[in-house]
Amino acid sequence: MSVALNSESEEVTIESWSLMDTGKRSKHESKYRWTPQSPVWWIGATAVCLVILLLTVILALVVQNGSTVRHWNKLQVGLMEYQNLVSNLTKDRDALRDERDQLRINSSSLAKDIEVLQSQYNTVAASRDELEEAIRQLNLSTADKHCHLGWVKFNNSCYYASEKRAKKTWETSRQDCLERGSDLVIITTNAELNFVTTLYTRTWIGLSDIAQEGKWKWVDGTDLGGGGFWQAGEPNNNGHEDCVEISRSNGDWNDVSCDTKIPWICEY
Ligand SMILES: [Ca+2]
Ligand SMILES: [Ca+2]
Repeated sequence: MSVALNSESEEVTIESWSLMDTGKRSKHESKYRWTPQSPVWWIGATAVCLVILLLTVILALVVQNGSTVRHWNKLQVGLMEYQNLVSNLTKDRDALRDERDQLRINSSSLAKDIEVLQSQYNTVAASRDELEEAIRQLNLSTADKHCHLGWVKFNNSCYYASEKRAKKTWETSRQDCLERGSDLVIITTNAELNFVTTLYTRTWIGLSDIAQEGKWKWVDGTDLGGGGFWQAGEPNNNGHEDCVEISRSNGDWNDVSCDTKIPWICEY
């Protein structure tokens, strides 16, 4: 067994050590004494420095680790806050989606309401237009008329009495009125009847049942209805009487043959 002790590469064995003299041993031992001149001292000092350095590094790492832990904790807190924020934003988003869906439903309902209202408005507008037209026609009909020369005005209508000696059948009398831009007189009130009888005591009026026996119609196509100013016992269709005259006797109506020739009164 041998040990290499120094740079001089002087190999000392156990056997050689025991044979070595005291001076030489002392020389060798001086190499291993704990003094700055000893290599062992340097090795130990280096080891101590390394240990200190290692401890310093470990301490630095511990300190750094503490800082890292605090940083990690902060990151954890930040992450939790972020997760809370995401959770709240998700809830808000869901709430907004619900609100949006509800608004869509409300919008659809409102659209239907608007459609119904539009339809009602159109109906009302159409009624309004009809009323306006009726008012316009009424205004036209009640506007003050200026009668032609030779015509007599009564209650905003104009009347023409045939010449004194002229006499015609009901049809030719009516033809004369039409040629004058009018028609045989239509009597709707007792006042009008009284006025007409001041023009003639016997005259054709624009009433007949030519189209259908017993169904009295005015020349404008309207039905007489249940009214009329008939003489007692008339109309009697005595021997086929389809046209109406104002009777000379009392100014009321009587049905006579349309071929009878008498004066006539036109109205427009
Ligand atoms: Ca008749
Ligand atoms: Ca009669």
